[in-house]
Amino acid sequence: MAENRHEKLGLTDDQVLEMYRIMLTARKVDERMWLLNRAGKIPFVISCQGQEAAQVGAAFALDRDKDYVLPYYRDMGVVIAFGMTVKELMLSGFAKAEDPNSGSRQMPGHFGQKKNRIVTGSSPVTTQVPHAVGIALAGKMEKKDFVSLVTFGEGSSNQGDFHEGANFAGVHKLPVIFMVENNKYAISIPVERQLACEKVSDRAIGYGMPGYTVDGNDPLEVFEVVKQAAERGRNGEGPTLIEAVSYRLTAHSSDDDDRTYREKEEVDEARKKDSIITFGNYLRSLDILTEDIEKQMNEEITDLVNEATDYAENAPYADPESALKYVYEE
Ligand SMILES: Cc1ncc(C[n+]2csc(CCOP(=O)(O)OP(=O)(O)O)c2C)c(N)n1
Ligand SMILES: [Mg+2]
Repeated sequence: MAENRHEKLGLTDDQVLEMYRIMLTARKVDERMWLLNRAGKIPFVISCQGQEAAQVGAAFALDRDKDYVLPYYRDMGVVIAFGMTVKELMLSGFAKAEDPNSGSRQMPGHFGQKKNRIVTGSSPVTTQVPHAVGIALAGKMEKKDFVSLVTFGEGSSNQGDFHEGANFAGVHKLPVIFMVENNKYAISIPVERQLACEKVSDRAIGYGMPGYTVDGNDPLEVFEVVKQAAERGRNGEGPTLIEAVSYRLTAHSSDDDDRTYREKEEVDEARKKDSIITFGNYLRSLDILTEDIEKQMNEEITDLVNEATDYAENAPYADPESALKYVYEE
């Protein structure tokens, strides 16, 4: 039997099984969305595939009844862990009126849900970073003990918004966690052509905060480091920069053809480290993910995805008259 790593982190067998269930749910929703897109039924997909472990590991390290998340477009794992349902995700994919994210005014992947403290963002990448810093500042001023987690790609860590936000958070010791999901590409640009430093986490020193690079395919490694970062934040010790390294297993989006800039062999190699496989194997080796549990879990998730697809496909679009709602004061 393999070494039990999660127990040492204070995680029960049920909790790690739940982590896996959410990772798998995100994967299956994403896979369905690609099918729907290729069938001409939904306009756009931007995938979580390859990043689910980092997303779910980070979410589980937070207080999901109190903390705020400012996710980016790939963070299906984060938002499911924070309470968004498969049905709600599908309503956004089909751009239907009932989509809680924005009533489908924004593209899919622009997550926002007030009741679950998922803060909506804009399409220009990295604009969520100063927002997360502002939320952390508000929490500190009001003497509340929540933290904010903001995620973004490694390419986005080159935007001014990151550097300004990180500097401000460092100076004012704000309870914010910056998590870079390094998936090795920014659309067609490989990471070697994005950064002159070795690791994104090297940048932390410039802003007076600790920086860590962890295996983004391992939800337990991400959980551990985010948990420590949340404790630092709550103790008034300030922000943390975390780089979770994985790989983008799909094209950038449903409008991108990645065959034009990377080799299939590279993607195949990365697939061997896919967390759905490796974390699944970890749970199987400890007899936590038994054959029966796995079969049942697969069936339950497939049913959820099927029901959500049918519901969202048949749901009404927004009335054209509502287009300007929330734009002008009424
Ligand atoms: C300010 C800004 N510039 C460019 C774009 C177009 N764009 C959308 S996603 C993306 C790549 C971002 O790469 P990365 O931050 O690594 O995230 P990933 O998509 O790899 O997860 C770009 C250039 C944008 N949305 N906003
Ligand atoms: Mg990237």
